[in-house]
Amino acid sequence: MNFYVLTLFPDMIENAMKESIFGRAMEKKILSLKTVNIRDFTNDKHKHVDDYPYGGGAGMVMQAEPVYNAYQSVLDEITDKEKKPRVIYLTPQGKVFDQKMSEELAQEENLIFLCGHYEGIDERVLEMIVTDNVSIGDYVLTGGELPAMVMMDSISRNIPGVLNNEVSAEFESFHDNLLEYPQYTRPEEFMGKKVPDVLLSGHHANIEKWRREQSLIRTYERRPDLLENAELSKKDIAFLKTLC
Ligand code: 4GX
Repeated sequence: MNFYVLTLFPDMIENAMKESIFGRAMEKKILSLKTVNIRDFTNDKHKHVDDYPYGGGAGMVMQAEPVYNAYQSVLDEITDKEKKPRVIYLTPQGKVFDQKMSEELAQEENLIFLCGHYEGIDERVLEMIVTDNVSIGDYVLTGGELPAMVMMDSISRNIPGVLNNEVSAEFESFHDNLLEYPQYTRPEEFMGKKVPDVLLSGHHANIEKWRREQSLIRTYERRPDLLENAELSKKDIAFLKTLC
């Protein structure tokens, strides 16, 4: 999979994404990341990429031309010109990103992220190039870079080979709309607090039962809204009833 990011702050993206799991996946050539500096595509003699809003009002608006030219430079580079890549615009006005969307986007060959700043981008170029308006949540940020990175991080871990553990992505939080059970590692006792006995018992059936119950307790206490869409067995439902 190839990620492209159209941004005024390419270093911010590159420096963050070269670290950790995403960085290793790039080294392994499982995925690639190319940032495109929108400022490189302005024809303005002072390299301006923004201007005052028509109709007045506070702040500045990113101009259409450099954004369009930056986008076109990515299209020119993509060999498979039959299929136009999806272009994701990060905006609080978008559909809220979740695990399902992450898994769907992980199926794409190429993804282009468009990061706005100031008061946003001239609507005309958005109408021409954007296929998906996406928000990472109901709060206001200063730009689209962090949301783009959040999305790439999440999408990458759905791509085969990115995680060390082949099966782990499948079993994690949100896969079946239940939160993860708690984890423990050595030592057995830390500041007087012991690891739950069942985890030291070696009794795999009991461990599975305990973990399932912990997941149910956590979801009930912390994210009860998720339970509506969880796949619950008769046993799960009976256990949940003991919590009310
Ligand atoms: N999830 N932002 C985009 C620029 C902007 C301003 C006005 C459209 C209209 C955000 C979020 C987010 C801040 C990114 C404003 N775009 N993006 N930026 N939450 O808050 O995705």
